[in-house]
Amino acid sequence: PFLGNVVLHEKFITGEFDTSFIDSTPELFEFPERKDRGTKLLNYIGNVTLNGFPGIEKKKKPILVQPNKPKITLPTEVPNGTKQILDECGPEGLVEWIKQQNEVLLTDTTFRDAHQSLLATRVRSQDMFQIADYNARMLHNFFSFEMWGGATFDVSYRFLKEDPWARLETLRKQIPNVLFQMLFRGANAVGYQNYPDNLIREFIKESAGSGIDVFRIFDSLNWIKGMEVAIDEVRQSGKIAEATICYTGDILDDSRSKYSVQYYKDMAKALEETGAHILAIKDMAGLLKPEAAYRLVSELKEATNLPIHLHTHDTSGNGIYTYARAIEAGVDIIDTALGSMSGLTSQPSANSLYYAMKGNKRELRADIESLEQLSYYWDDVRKYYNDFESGMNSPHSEIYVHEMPGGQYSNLQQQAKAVGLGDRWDEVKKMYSRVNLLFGDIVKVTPSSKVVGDMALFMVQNDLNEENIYTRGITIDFPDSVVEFFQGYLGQPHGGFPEELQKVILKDREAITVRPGELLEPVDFKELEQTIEQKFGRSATKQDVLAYALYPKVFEQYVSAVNQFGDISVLDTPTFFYGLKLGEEIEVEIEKGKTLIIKLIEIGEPQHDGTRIIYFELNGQSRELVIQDLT
Ligand code: 3PY
Ligand code: ZN
Repeated sequence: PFLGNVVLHEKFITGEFDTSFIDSTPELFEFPERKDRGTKLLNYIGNVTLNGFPGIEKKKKPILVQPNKPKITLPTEVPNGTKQILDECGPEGLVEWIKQQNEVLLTDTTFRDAHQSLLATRVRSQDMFQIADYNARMLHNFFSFEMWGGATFDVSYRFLKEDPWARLETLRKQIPNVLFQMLFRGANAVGYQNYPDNLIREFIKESAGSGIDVFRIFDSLNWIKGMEVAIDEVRQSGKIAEATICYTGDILDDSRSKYSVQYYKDMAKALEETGAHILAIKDMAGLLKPEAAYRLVSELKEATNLPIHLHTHDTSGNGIYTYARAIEAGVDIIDTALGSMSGLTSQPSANSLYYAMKGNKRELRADIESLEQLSYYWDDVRKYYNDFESGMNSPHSEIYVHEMPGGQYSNLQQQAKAVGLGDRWDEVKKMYSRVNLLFGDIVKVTPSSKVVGDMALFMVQNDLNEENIYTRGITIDFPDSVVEFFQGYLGQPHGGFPEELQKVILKDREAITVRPGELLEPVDFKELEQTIEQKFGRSATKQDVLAYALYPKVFEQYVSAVNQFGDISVLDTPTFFYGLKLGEEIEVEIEKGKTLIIKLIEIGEPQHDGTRIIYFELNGQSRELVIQDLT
């Protein structure tokens, strides 16, 4: 690439230019911006080299291998898949097609729930972009890829400092053939609180336009009203509304009659009436035992005319058995992850299930060699994220007691450590199940699961038990999330709130019983756009406005990181987390066909103002940066 200024351009030096020179040589105008981008990247690399990355233990950059990509020559043609069926036949046509399939269909969760549940949601877009072309060709007969939504949206801005919309749009280009699926928390969108209806609608419209086909819509209390707006908007966008039952309790246990088969059947029928194209059973904690799966799927198949999509977590180690029984009962689609990203708090392994189903009349529609090769890639990539592993290394049958969702386990553990309860983790888990009963046995999934977690931490920390919550509660300031939950701001739980407890927690605050969206002021998108432009000095896209409306603080911090460091999503993951070693050289493709070569030469001694000079080479030219040493 040309990096000099006009007088250094070879056409200028050789006198080979005429009046069209400026017009025909656009790269002349790229110089300042590229230089700026280079400096910003050096600034990031200098900072992370010196000060480390939050959540990553500061240590010498480990020797990490280049991930093994599948050893195949990629065919240029991408085979057609389910995306073409949706685009050509519409949602109803796709639903008919699902019903005609004999084999069980697969959703791969590696890009979303698998890493949300194993690696604290930290997997970066880069690591997906590197393998997505292979996915399109090697997993072309999958039903869908769950690759967006849930916690990935805010974590992307919050911790990875990358734009989740760019992830979606780039992957869409790379994978034009398989349906893209996202997890959508109903009235909570991809956040932790109810939002105004017009924000829910605009978010869905924009996501559909940017590449999402299947919206798995759930409500954290299984409250149908909390899903209605989203289901309606997805239908209007011409996409698939996969309305969801969150599974809790145990239908095999008569002493837990609150969540009986009848409860789930009634809910399924209500969702069918509300406009669901597909019914999802979301077993977010992995509580659905094999016989319960057989029974539930059989009964829901009878109760509705909808295809059924089952999601579970393998925390107990019983996931494959649960799927096998669900498949026998006629489940249409199941969620799995690639071998090396599966198991424990993640989904069951597609690779293992492939073998488990061999010889069965509904065996998987997958190529095992492809599953294995893609699994090798993720085996290598997973090592990058070692510091975010939960430390769980064997199946946990106690999940059936504490009922904590797969994606919450490692998070709550981190929260417990942060408030000094790291060595009382066992107590926190036990308290989690006690709080659930105290609250009247509620559905626990984001964000209701967070309320239970916050309360459990609060009670352990303050040595409280069920009894003194009632006797001393009137003098206690409960966590905000708990108060808001009892005010009805997350919606209404099945069977209502325990009244006496509600009084103790709310004191003189009012509770609502209507849908929070009915009371929330609509978002003024025009005004937000102007606010962003004034506040951050950059023009705002619709996507920026939506992100800002959902989480103003997080978005603000993201913009300030981008102003300081530029687009750091282009860095490879080891450099992103650890920076560079002395003498190490990397190539960074800042955009297609434009590569920077960066080498770390020397780290200077600390100066009295607490800074150090870091010496780099950028495309062979010496560069020095002053970086604050915060260690
Ligand atoms: C989410 O809402 O992020 C979940 O994964 C819930 O299970
Ligand atoms: Zn899940």
